[in-house]
Amino acid sequence: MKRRTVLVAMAAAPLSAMLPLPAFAQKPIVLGFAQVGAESEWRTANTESIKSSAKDAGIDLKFSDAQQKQENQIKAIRSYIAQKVDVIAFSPVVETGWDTVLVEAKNAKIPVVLTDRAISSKDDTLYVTFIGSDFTEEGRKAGRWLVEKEKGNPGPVNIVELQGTVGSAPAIDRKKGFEEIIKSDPKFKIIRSQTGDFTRAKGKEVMEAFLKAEGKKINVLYAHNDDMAIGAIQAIEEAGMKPGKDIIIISVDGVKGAFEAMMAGKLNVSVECSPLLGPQLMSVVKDIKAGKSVPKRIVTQESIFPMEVAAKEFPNRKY
Ligand code: GZL
Repeated sequence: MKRRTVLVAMAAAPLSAMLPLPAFAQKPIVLGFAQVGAESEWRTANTESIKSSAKDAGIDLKFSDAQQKQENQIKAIRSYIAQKVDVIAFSPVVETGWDTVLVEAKNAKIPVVLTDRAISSKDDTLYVTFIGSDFTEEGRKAGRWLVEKEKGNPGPVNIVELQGTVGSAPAIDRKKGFEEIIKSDPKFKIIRSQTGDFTRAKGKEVMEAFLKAEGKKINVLYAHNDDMAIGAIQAIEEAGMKPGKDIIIISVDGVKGAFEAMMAGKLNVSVECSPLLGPQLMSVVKDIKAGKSVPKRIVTQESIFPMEVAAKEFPNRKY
C-alpha cells in the first residue's frame, strides 16, 4: 500500500515541481525601456535595434517614447517600477535630474542600465552599467579631421556650430572634444554656436539665422548630428551657396542620409556613432538576471567616414 501512495503522490505532483524548468518554459525577463524620442535617423535606428534584439533574445520589452521630454521619461520609469519589471533601461535625454527616480528604482530592487547617453550623478550605485559611445572622442575625431583638412590654410577658419539637445551628454561632450583639438591653433574660431536640438527642422532654422548674420564669413559648419547637418545643407543651398565646397560640413552619427549627402558632395565627413546597441543591451540584461557581474562602462567601437570613402562604405551600412 505504502509504495502505491508514493507512486500516486508522484503522479499527482506536476512534473515541473520536480525538475528545473527548461529555458523555453522559464518566465521571460521583462525589460522596461524609456526611449528619448524619435528626433533623428539615429534614434529611429536605435529603437529598431532595441526592439528587434529584445524579440531575438526572448525578452518581454515594454517600450515608451518620451518625445525628448525628461518628465515623460521619469513617468515611464515610475510606471515600470509600479509594474515590477525585472530590469529598467533608458537613454537619459539630459545628464541631470535623475537621482530621485533612480533611488525609487533602487529601493524597489530593480536594476537600471543606461544606454547611449550618460547621467551626471554623485551616486554611481544608481545604475549597473552604461553602454554607449565616447562622445568626447567623437568631438576630438571631428576636430582632428578639420585640423588636417586646413593644414596649409593660414586662416582665419570661421566655424559655426549646431549643438545637440541642451544639457545632453552628446552635446556637452562633442563640443568639449572638438574645442580641445582646435584650440591648438588660433586660426580656428567658433563665431556662432546654438542648439538645433538634434533635428533637421531646427538645424535648418538655426543655419538660416547663422547665414543671415555671418553669410560668406562662414568657412565651416560643425553639426553634432547628421540630421541637423542635413537641415543646414538645405539652408545653405537656399542661400545660393554650395554645401561641402563654399562651407565645409562636419557631422556625427554616420546615418544613411549622411552617406547620401557625402556621395552628392554636400557633406565632407561624418564621425560614426553607432545606434546598434540592442544586442549588447539584451546580453547585459540577461547577465544581470543571471547574477553575473557586468563592467560599469561598455564603450562602443566607432570609426570616421570622409566623403571620399562614402560610396565604397555605403553598401555595408546597417543604419
Ligand atoms: C548619440 C545620440 C544622439 C545622436 C543624435 O548617442 O544620443 O541623439 O547623435 C540623436 O542623432 O538624436
